[in-house]
Amino acid sequence: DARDDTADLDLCAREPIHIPGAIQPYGVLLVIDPGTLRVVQASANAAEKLGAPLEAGTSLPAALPALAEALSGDAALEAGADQQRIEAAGRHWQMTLHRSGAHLVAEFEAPPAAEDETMDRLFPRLRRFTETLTDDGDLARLTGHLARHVRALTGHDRALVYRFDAEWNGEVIAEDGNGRLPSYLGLRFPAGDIPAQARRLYRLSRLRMIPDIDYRPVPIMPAIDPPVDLSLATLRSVSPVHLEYMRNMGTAASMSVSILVAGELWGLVACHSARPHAVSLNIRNACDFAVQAAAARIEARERSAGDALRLRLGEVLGRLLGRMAAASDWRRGLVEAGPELLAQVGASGAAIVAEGSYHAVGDAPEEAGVRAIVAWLEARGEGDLYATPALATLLPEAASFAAVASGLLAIRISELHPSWLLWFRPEVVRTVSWGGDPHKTVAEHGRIHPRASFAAWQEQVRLTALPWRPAEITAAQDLRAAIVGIVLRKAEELAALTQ
Ligand code: BLA
Repeated sequence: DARDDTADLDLCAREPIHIPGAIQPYGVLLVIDPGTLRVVQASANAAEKLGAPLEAGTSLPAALPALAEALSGDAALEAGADQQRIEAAGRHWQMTLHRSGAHLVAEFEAPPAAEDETMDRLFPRLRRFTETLTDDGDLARLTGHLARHVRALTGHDRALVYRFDAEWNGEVIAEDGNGRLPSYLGLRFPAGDIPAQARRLYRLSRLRMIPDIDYRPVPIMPAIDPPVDLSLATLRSVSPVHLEYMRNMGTAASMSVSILVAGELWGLVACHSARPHAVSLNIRNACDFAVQAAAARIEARERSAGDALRLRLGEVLGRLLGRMAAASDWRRGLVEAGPELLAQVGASGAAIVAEGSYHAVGDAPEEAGVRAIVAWLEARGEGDLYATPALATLLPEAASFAAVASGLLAIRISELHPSWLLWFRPEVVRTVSWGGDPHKTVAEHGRIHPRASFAAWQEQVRLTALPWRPAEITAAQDLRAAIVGIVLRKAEELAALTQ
């Protein structure tokens, strides 16, 4: 049932994925004290791979002079994250460096062998990609283009663009694949599939890779207290629940890149393969660059759409103000301006309710229904503004008029009397296709298991209107401020007359 779902998901969100104490085996990790240049912790494979004794306490200038030198530059120590080449055990390594608390974390990966993975080969491809992006005003085309480009870079079997909604459910809005894995295009996935702490982490650290879900974690030794925060470590060992999820999906390898819009996690580009599949650091950097370039286009698009809407709503407000000022009673002014009153927030009905008066415009519930909504708002002690796209899920008696009023946007006009302006939106019944029944998460012996099937699962969503957009909510606030100003001015004029 719903309560158990929530408990399970809380459990998921509590897993401390930033301190696993282990890495994946596709590289080597050292935790270093920047003051003394001594090793604080080393992944258990460090000595063998880097060909030097690297247990805790080892002095780097003696054990790995090349590394000590790379670390001693000011730039290396100041950098938030830095990449450079160093030589160890007779070969080159790509080293990525970042700070974690008082420590430096150095990660080492073998450089790509393939000639076409050098920056001079990758750069022209990236340039062509960003050039074509500038023409793409259309989101489906832009994200489709992004999925194709990222998959062409990484060689995974499938790449998809996954977009979060307001509740952190996600939808696959673009996809590119070679047919080896099923298509998820158009499917939704519940918020719990990427729990809150993982989403927080993916805002800080944009790219992650799991080359082989059957890997054996390499411990970082010795364990220390408090443990080192590996949020920004590429090699960080991942949640076993997520590995089980990938197994259930028939995927052996993944890589995902955060799409950040206005600093928030907007979505992910997620890549999968049916067989183990690793992607070199150079290619990952190229993917990060491509995704950031696309994210900037998405941000520009969203900002200009928001600006256009705000401009239009501002014009409507101006006309409404004119009507209210010209009318003897502001309520009459608003009712006479019916279509504009609705356009102000994109509603299909409205009602203005005070103790002694009632006016309706467009498609509104019966007066008794509207008064029931007002009584409910008053009883909840709501502030000056209240908005919901699904009134009947909160106020059961609203189900009887859900067809006209599933969406409610309400502003309180007077602090003294229960006097409200309400806008309504009709129910929009939709069918949502989920990637598997989202209620199938199971808890067993205190451990959570992800659902086993990802076959499309249809759900009818009822009693829900299109959500109110931020610009529409702002427009309602602006109208409220204007009304309160007019009501006050009229009251003052009246007071002056009667003096
Ligand atoms: C992480 N879950 C993830 C990641 C993705 C998804 C993309 C990022 C890691 C990666 O790139 O592989 C989810 N993968 C999806 C989705 C699709 C996909 C939605 O392909 C759709 C096409 N997951 C669960 C449950 C839990 C859970 C019940 O289903 C609860 C414990 C946890 N998922 C979970 C955790 C992580 C995760 C903890 C973080 C893994 C990590 O970075 O350590």
